[in-house]
Order: sequence, then C-alpha cells, then structure tokens
Amino acid sequence: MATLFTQIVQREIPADIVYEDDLTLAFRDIAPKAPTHILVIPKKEIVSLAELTPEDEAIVGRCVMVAHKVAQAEGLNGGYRLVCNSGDDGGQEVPHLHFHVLGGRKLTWPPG
Ligand code: DGP
Repeated sequence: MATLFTQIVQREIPADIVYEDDLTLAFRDIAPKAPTHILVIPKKEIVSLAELTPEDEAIVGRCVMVAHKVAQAEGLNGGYRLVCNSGDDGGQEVPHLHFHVLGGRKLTWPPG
C-alpha cells in the first residue's frame, strides 16, 4: 500500500504542488501552521530519519536544497524554519519522511 504522500506524488490525492524534480516533491501542508507551510518529501518511500541508509544521503541533501529553493520562491527573505519530526516522540504523524518549511511570521522557540 502506497503511503499517503506517495499517493500525492502519483496524483491519486490532490495537493497544491509547488515544486517537483526527479527525487523530490514539495506541496502545501493541508493544515498550515504558518502563512507559508510547505512539505518537501523524497519520492522514495523512507519512513523517517531513523530509517535512512547511507545511499539516501543524496536524497536528503536534495530535500534540504529544495526546501531553501521553495523558501526563496515564497519570498521568505527574513528567514524560515525547516523541521523534520521523527517518530512518536518527535511528533511525526505521516510515516513518509518529510521536511516542513515554515515561514511568513516570527516563529517562536522552543517548539512544544
Ligand atoms: P508530521 O506531524 O511531521 O508527520 O506532519 C504531517 C503533516 O502532513 C501535517 O502538518 C499535516 C500534513 N498532511 C497530512 N495529510 C495531508 C494531506 O492529505 N495533504 C497535505 N497537503 N498535507 C497533509
């Protein structure tokens, strides 16, 4: 069974897609926590940071580069936050690796 986010990659579930390349997809979060809230995912089904293998290094690097590209395209010139929740204690809900790009307001620290 494909993950929820793979179904978005395959256009089986609609999403507001803002960027795509051979390794990644970026789309707007369905429940935004900031004026800009975009998820960057690898097309490869990787559950979380805990499941990464050395061969995934280039994929993760691409995700981070794409996150910055998306932040620039969104005009987040004053800064933004890149978040990756991993596992239950990390607050991860969707078991397909994803990076949250959050911006457009002054973000507080620490997160809850
Ligand atoms: P996390 O808690 O880190 O696993 O974040 C999962 C995020 O995924 C959460 O902010 C809401 C978002 N999300 C869940 N389902 C969908 C969906 O069907 N479409 C979109 N665009 N986002 C989703």
